[in-house]
Amino acid sequence: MKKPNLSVMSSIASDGIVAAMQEIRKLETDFVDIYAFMQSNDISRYFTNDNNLLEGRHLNALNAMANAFSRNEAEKIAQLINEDVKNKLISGIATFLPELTTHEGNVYTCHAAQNALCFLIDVARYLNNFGHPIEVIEIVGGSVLDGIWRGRVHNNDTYIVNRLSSNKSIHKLLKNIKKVADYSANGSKKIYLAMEYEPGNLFTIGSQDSLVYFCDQLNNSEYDSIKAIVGLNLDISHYAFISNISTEWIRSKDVIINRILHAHISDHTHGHFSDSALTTFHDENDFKSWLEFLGEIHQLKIKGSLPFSGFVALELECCCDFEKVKNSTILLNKWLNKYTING
Ligand SMILES: [Mn+2]
Repeated sequence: MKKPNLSVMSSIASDGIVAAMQEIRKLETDFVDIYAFMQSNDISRYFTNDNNLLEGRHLNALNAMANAFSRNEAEKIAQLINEDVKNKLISGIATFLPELTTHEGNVYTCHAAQNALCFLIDVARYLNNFGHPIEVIEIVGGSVLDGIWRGRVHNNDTYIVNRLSSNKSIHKLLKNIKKVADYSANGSKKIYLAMEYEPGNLFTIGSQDSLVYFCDQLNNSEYDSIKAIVGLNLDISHYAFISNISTEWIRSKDVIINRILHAHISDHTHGHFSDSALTTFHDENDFKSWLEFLGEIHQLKIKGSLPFSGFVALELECCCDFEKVKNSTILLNKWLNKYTING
């Protein structure tokens, strides 16, 4: 058994890292996972607002990060983030870039997603220089939607959506992420890319079958950088509560265990809505086997496989009630002591 460290994700506040840190600073944890980035406040805080360089495009998180990459601004932004987290340590950066699997014809958007991730790798490396233990970027791994077009059916205007099979979408994801994996593998320090299984028909890794298929494809990849850099972020609520996956099932899948790099935890019921505080829908017993699994994961991995970061991040995205964040932190600390410290 090895007790994972508890971290709290900065997405508890919808208005950015500075607002989130005001609350996280009060919590009993040394660690924070930074969400990159909340739209309005983070962008005006960290990024240069120069619309001329964006060719008229709206300055969203994707373009802001891609733009900052081309301007070499990672060090400056890492410095600002380092000042904002003050006495806490950064154990991960989480992001959501469905543009990574956009239609091939949409070259600008796909390159922007690749550059945004390369930018986050640079930020993580600079944060390492400031003493932060971050090794992982957590990414929701794309969408099976290939694009939306204006069309006509029976002389009526309509919109056409291309939806790929999950396997095709996974191949596209791997093709597009190779440039980022190369950037990580060839740089001063490896930063791992932890893709998140997000249950649902519209996500690239959206079912148990696609999860296994994705891991098989990583193992069989012809590229060393993909094999060495790309793995999984285990969001416990997505597995246990949205998909009813058991720890027995996951313990029987070495192909998954060997790829797990990092973990998230929250409570959830079926369907997609916000993350909920621990014990909103499930009791301690429902979390127990997953925490035990996390405590044992380093022993379950075969030698030479991707390393587990040792962190489980409490993810209560846009939780408006900070009292609930505080209570979940207390509860999770208690559970980690109870289920992962001995043995
Ligand atoms: Mn998550």
